[in-house]
Amino acid sequence: MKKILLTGALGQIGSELTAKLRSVYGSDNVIATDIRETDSHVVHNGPFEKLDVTDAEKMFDIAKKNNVDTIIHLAALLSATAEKKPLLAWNLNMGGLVNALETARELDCQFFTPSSIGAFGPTTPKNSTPQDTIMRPTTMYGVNKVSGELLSDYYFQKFGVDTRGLRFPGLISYETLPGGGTTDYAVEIYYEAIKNNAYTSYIGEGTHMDMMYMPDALQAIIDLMEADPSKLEHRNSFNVSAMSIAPEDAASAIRVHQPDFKLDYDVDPVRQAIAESWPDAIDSSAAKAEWGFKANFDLAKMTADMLDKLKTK
Ligand code: VAH
Repeated sequence: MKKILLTGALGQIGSELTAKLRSVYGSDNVIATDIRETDSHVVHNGPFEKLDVTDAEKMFDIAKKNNVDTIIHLAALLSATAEKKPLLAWNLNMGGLVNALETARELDCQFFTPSSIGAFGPTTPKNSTPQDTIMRPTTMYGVNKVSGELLSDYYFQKFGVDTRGLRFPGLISYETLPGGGTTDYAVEIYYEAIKNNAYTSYIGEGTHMDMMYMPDALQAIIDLMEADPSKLEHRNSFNVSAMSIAPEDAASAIRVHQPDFKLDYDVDPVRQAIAESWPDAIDSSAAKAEWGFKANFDLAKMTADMLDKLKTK
């Protein structure tokens, strides 16, 4: 990777990945794009262009003008929003992906886009979910993610595009709030712990989902993209996870620092149903074997860092 076009650069992953890539590859080599423009380091600390990823021509023009060799496509609607607006989600998530894959094919770029544990469904094994298994998601987001994995595999097999991707768990970070996800509770709980020493979870007690701290997610993207392609049996769908937690687990970790932290529940049936259709704990052994995936943050270490960084923020 040396000249990178990034879509969705102002999102939860994009805002931190842009800064990380600019520190690794040089600010001028990371062209950040997003449909909006805000007063962010993403806009001020390197090349930025407004881009609606459903505009194929503009995406191609930005990539060609900047002579990019890598496309990192993050722009998408997340699970809860996609369930509220399924047709918009299909058009944006799949239309944007096709445009990004076509740009990568025409300009011979390496390509990354994230999949998700949302690509699994209720008939997928819930624990130690294998790398290769049943995938019958019951959400529009999940249909988008499975389709995206298959489409990225197709562009590799048919056109030789060097496509790569990760099935991300819920990502926890302190820089940019996620928007419209099912796992967002695991970010909100830390913000509310600082503000009110209390949180009301929309996900029910005992509902386990895979999670990972953002620094581990960013490193995983870079490690995968720099990996020796001859070692990759899988490409667009590596299971990666650092922990499997339920809301009460996050609360217990917070109480190590704030003993009086209070957690209660007001379950949102839509996002609870999405969460229950996903695995509890996936198996990341293929990522470890094929390109050395390693998560450095467990729940305790992540909680300490999140609370510390949010207090400063
Ligand atoms: C969501 N944060 O909740 C995203 C992610 C695994 C969850 O895909 O939709």
